[in-house]
Amino acid sequence: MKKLFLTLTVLVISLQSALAETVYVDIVKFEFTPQQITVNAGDTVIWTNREKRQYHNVWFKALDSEEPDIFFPDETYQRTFPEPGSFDYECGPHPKMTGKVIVQ
Ligand SMILES: [Cu+2]
Repeated sequence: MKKLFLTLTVLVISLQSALAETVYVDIVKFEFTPQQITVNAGDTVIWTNREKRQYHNVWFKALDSEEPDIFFPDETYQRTFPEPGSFDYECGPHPKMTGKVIVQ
């Protein structure tokens, strides 16, 4: 019985990770595009800097007390969202650039 439980647990965990998706956000012309996304718990979001020259970062102030590193054109930043919630972020160097990730 214990063995069956373990097998089922492993199965559920591997199903969850197999179902986890990657969602993409582009950064172009000082905007996060799309500005708001809805993902499922466990999904990973990848931001790609599509500017020609401008650097940016992705700062979830409620989650990270320290500002993350900036990243340059064609570089990416990624984050996995294990818990449901509504998460606002902005670009540290350009606080008018804002975005939101809703995790359901
Ligand atoms: Cu920026």
